[in-house]
Amino acid sequence: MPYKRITLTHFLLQEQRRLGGSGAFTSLMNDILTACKMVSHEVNRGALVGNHGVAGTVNVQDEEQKPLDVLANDIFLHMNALGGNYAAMASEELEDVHAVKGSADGKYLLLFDPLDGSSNIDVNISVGSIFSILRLPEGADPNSANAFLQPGVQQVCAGYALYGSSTMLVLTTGNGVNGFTLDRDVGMFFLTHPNMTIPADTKEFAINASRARFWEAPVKRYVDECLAGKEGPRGKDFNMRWVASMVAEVHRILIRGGIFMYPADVENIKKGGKLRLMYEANPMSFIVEQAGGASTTGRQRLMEVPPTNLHQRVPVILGSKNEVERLEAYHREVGE
Ligand code: AHM
Ligand code: MG
Repeated sequence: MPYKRITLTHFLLQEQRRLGGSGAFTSLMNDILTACKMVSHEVNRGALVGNHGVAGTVNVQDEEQKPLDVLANDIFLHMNALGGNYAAMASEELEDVHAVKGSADGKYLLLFDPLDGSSNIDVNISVGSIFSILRLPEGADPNSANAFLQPGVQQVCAGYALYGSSTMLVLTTGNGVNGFTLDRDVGMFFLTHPNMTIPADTKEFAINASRARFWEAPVKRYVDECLAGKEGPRGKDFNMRWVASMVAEVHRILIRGGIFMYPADVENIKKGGKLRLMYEANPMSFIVEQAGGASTTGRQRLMEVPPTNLHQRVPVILGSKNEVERLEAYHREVGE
């Protein structure tokens, strides 16, 4: 019965009772989900209110910003400052840490990518928001990037909102992964996907194949073996997908398995990789591991990578455990 579903707010209250928390966590999560509802609304209105096209500005990564990148960033900064739970925030769209005024008691740090995959906005393909929550270390200055430079294993919560054919919010607090769907008429997220798990095996891979000429040997070997299908060493046919929206790729993997790769290649390694460690790779890795999958750089468990910079880039290989481990083994074999 649809009306017997529980809301995300009730789910958070249950978690809070289980963990014996003070309520701060429920309150800060409520701010995030309000921000996601607002961004969802703006994504939906699209070209009707001038949300398509370019903003005419570039961000810290030297990428052209879309109006929705800027708007989603402003929404996240505003909504998440209201509750006074965060000591500071950091965003893909901002070079430096964003101080939260008047929240001397804030015990948490929020990192986010307000609109990931934004090259997809104008063509009406799914985009999403990604967030990661850390504790403010004892005695740390929240307005210094150093407070944020904690490895992914220290995240207390991570999640994403997917603005797809329906809007979903998927989240983990280190106790499994749960998915909630936005009922637009009611204005609330309802639990629709409890205990999401990633099958260990898969026949589906995702990689931007236009970069094949730059790939390292282990990645080339892995993809070649998938492409060889039934007649090749894997003895089975594989399917391929590439949405160019990491949120949509991770969501597909949570629903039906798969492996997603944005690995190091001879070109992108000059910058450390393509995807950003702190607000893309780490939160997605936390979710994937909590759903029984694996996440690696190819050479190291991703959530153990020591961060040195807020906007650090990192190679990412994540998804169905047996496939991720296979590709890790291919890296070890060539000693790379
Ligand atoms: P963005 O944060 O600028 O949107 O970039 C991240 C996105 C990911 O969502 C996606 O996996 C990747 O970039 C797509 O890259 P490519 O353009 O090489 O296909
Ligand atoms: Mg991004």
